[in-house]
Amino acid sequence: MQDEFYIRRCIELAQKAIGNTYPNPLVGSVIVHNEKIIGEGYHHKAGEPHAEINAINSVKDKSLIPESTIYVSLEPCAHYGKTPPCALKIKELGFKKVVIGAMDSHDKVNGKGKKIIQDAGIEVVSGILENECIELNKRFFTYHEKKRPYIILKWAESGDGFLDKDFKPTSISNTLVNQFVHQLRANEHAILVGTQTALNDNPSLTVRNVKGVNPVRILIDFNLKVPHDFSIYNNQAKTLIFNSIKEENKENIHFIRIEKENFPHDLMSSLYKEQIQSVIIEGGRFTLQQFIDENLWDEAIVIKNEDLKLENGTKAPTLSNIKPCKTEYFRGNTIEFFQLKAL
Ligand code: AOF
Ligand code: ZN
Repeated sequence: MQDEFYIRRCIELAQKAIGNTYPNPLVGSVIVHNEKIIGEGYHHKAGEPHAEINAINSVKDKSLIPESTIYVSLEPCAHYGKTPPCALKIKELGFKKVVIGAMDSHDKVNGKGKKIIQDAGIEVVSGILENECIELNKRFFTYHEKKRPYIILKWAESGDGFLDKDFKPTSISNTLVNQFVHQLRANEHAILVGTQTALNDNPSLTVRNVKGVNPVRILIDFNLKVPHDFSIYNNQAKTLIFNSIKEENKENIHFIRIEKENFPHDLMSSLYKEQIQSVIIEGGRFTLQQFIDENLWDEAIVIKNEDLKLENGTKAPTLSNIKPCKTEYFRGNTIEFFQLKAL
């Protein structure tokens, strides 16, 4: 129980850096001596010290360290990256015990950090609040373990299950929900739409309603049908245009070749190479369906305006046999969250 309490504190600390650590994970660390916290830290930003080092530096009386336990939400690293290995620092300072939340699936760590510490004769416990620690870095873990970004499907549908009225662009959710959608976008690394959505809605795919960084925009446009004066070409964010023609890159706009065969798997491999850790698929129907058919997604967010009946138009996708894991209500709008499977 004590271990869970301190790992929970590590998670809380780690969350202070949400949105700032990419490509690194969120990590928190706590140092405990005689049931008293004597040091705390978290990883603020890639290139800066890791959580354990910040926690160690915050300890006033360093002579207590050999009698202390260090808690960390992620396995201490074993490699020289932008910073030296935390596992070596823990060994050098001779902590009494190390408690780890989740192991680090990054190729360069993956058990090696834990081994360095154990080989030094230090007691190690791992897997404390493991699910919560994995959830905290679900994008990072999916990226490293599955060699593809974490995939979130998102759409809005009417009470009677349509995406539009009579196949023409139709506003479905209210303004309050639009803010929620912009927040969702700001939380993810990239946002993707297909040709039809770009042509029909001319979206700019930015996060103008909330504070945050614009995600990388991804357009699937095999035959480059979307005109260059459409909003997605407006240079306001890094944009990847996947197509089978390939044009010259222009500033923020990058053209990447892709073939229709083996789509969307090849696309995901390509996004892995581009180091995209998460992507939100915003439509349309055809694009969403391709991911659903291949079971190639992690999470789905469906906004439903129960009061709106459209009677005719594009039918919303269905996630057969999968029940929502969470439902929220928002002034006439229901937001359902689905998960394909746990990591
Ligand atoms: C830790 N504690 O707080 C973090 C870890 O380039 P570097 O040196 O910053 O190393 C980045 C890798 O280190 C990252 O991919 C992940 O495996 C691990 N992150 N490890 O012990 C931390 N942020
Ligand atoms: Zn480290």
